[in-house]
Order: sequence, then C-alpha cells, then structure tokens
Amino acid sequence: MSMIVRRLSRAATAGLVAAAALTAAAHSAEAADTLGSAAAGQGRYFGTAVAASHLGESDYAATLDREFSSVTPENEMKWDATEPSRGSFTFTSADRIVDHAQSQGMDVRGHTLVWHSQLPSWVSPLGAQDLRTAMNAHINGLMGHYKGEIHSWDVVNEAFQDGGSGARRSSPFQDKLGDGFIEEAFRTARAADPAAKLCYNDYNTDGVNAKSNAVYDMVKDFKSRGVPIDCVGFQSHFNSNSPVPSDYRHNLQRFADLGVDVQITELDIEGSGSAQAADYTKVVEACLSVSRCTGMTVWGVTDKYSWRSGGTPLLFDGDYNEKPAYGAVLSALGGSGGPGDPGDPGDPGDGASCTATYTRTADWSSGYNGQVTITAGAEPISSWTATVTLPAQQSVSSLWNGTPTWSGNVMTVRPSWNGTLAAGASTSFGFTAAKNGSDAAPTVGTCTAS
Ligand code: 9MR
Repeated sequence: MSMIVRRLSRAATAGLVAAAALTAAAHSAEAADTLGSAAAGQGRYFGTAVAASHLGESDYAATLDREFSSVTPENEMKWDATEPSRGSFTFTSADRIVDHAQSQGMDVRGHTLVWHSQLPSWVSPLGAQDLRTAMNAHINGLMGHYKGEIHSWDVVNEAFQDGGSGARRSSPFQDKLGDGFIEEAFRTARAADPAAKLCYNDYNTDGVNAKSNAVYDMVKDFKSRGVPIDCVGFQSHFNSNSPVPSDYRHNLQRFADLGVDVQITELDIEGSGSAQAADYTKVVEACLSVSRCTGMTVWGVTDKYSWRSGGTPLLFDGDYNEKPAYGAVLSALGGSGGPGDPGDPGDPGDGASCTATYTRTADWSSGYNGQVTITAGAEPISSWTATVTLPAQQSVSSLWNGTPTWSGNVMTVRPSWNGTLAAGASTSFGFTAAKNGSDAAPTVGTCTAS
C-alpha cells in the first residue's frame, strides 16, 4: 500500500517538475556560464553521477546545483540497493537524489536495471524460469516507481565481454536465459514506462573494436526486428591504458546511423592540467559533432569522491575548484565565464584558484626538509597564499622560494618571486624544520589565489 501511495505522489509532482525544468532551461540559456547552461545552448544535457550520501555537503550540493542539468544516481538505483530481498523494494536513497534533482529542475538518468554486478545474493541461485520472472518484476517495480520521471534508463549494463571475442559476458542472466534476456528486458522496460528512452550501456566500446562491433550488431538486429531500443550509452572511462580513441567520433556516428541516440554516460579521464583538458575537449567535440549525441554525463562531481580518485579524473578538484579540464569543457560547449572571464560563478576571487600539497623531501634524526607545491587551477594566477600548521614542538629555521609570516605555530606563506602561474602550472617553496622531539607532519591548509 505505501508503495502505491508513493507512486501516485511521485506521478502527481511530475507535472510541477517539468515546469520547473523549463524555467531553469530558459534562465540558463541566457547565461551560458555553467556546464548545464552551455550544453543547453547546444541542445544537450550535461550531467553528473551523484551519491545521496554527499548531498548534505554544502559545497557538493552548490557545485551540483550550479553546474549540472542531469543526474545519474551512482549506486542508489542498482538492484542491490533497490530490491535487497525479493519483492521488497526500497527507494529511500534513490528518492533523495530524484527529489533533489527535481527541486533544481534537473533531469534524471536511471542506472541500471539489469547488470551482473551489484546483484543481491538471492538472484544468482534462481532457476531459469524464476530468474526470468524476477528480472521482469525488478524492471516493473523500479521503472513503475519512477514512471514518467526518468529521461533515459540503462536497461542492460555491460553484457559483453572484454577482449577480442565480442562474446557475451557470463552472468546469471546470460548463463540461464541465453542471448534473449537483453531483448526481453527491453520489451518489459518499454511497457513499464513508454516515455523513457531505453539504452544499452557499456565500457570499452568507445572506439571501433570487437566489443563495440558486437554491440553494434545487436543494436542493428534489434532495430531490424522492432525490439524497442532508443539509445546506446558509451561509458567513456579513460586513462593512459585506455585513452580517448582516435575513432571515437566515428564510432558514435556509426551507432547513430543505426537510428538510435548516443549518450556519453560515465565520462572520466585520469590526469591533470592541460593534457587532461585536451582529452576532455576531444570528447565534448565528438559529441557535439554527432547530432544524435544528446548529452554527456561525468562520473562524479569532485575528484575526492571519484571511484578512481587517485587518478583525479573529474572537472572539479577535492576543494571544488574548477580544473583546467572544466574550462576546456565549458569553452568546447560554447560557454563563457570560464577561465579568465570576470564573474565566473565557480571561481573564488574572480576565477583564480590553487591547490597546495606537501611532501617531506629530506629527513634526519633532529629535523627534516618539507616542500609545498602550489598548482594553479583552471586559470592563470598572479599570487597565492598557503598556510602550514606545524606540530607545536617543531620550529622552522629557514624557508626558500616563499615569504612567511607567523602566528603561533601557523605559518602563512606568500610568493617571493614565484607568484605568477599559468593555468595548471606549479611552483613550490621549501623549508627546514627542527623536530624537537616530534616527527609528525605539518598540515597544509586551503590554498587561495588571486
Ligand atoms: O562508481 C561506482 C562505484 O561507487 C561502485 O563501487 C561501483 C561498484 O561496481 O560501481 C561504480 O560505477 C560503475 C557503474 O555503475 C557502471 N560502469 C562502471 C562504473 C565504475 O566502476
């Protein structure tokens, strides 16, 4: 009973939400100084993966609300999160994200209905007939709850193997139901919410290769037989082992030519500075040059919460500063107000930003040398300020390539000759400290720039 009430109330609010989305789009089309508004100017959405657990963090929510026009729940709509025991659906975390998105006029991508991973343990042991019933019930339960509220659903995720074979991946669905499970899932999904675009989503399918060829053949077959499929998602998780392919645009276009939309669904590119920015530019330009590429989603708001946080693959650093990649994406989308433009809403102090990181470069029994590296954010800076708090016993005997002032054990360091940095460029200052019995590391505070 409570689920029915919830469904009705979600449907009743959907009309209000659609009106809010229109207002937001109209407003942002004028400004075009954020990712969402610039993408809207190109007829696209610009989304991000979101985790419900971070929505309470004010900088996270502010960055999300300012920049993005679509959200994908990163984990909250997966099978283990929504139907942890058979027939018992829980939507609390997913609802939090959907409600937040709707209050901001953002669209929601649904991720994901049928996937071999993040399955609750009760699914795998089921026999074939029971598994088919459970799969369809799961699709109906999840899509029914959000009926009319999801612009695109990843109906089936990652059903093909890596490597050169182009074969299907082994999974309970594949192993027990055979190739037909994908078609069945799409047919069930169409009936469950006819307004939602139905996507097949995968990774390592971004260029032309055996895996993308296999997906291509499946989509072609679906289109020729009238199996309902509207879109293909290209996850686009890139790093040095898996760079942006040179035939990325060509690959998107050949799928579009089959009569489906294409979407970039989980974009992240490990790296930093201008090299990372250039790779992001390639991806955005590829999408914009394919008319059926309807939008892009990055797989997270900030590097610090990325599934690949060590690779700093996103557009905002851990302090929510815009990285050079942010400026590159905004400018590729035709937006203004990015690097160097006065009044950019994401830039503290009119765009200037920096980060500070500490390393110990030498160590001996009574002392050590520390080094703090200052890196400019998405635009050039002419000065920076970093604070370093030392353990109470320690004292600094000398400092180079910076100008310190002291307050107790907190030293505030400004440039000596090295205040001017290009976007993404770095400098460093160093110091020698006496341990006086404490070997603990100093703490580096937030870097500020002008
Ligand atoms: O980003 C997600 C991470 O928080 C989860 O731990 C992980 C579990 O499998 O899934 C991550 O998201 C994946 C997405 O759902 C499907 N494509 C690959 C993504 C990165 O692993």
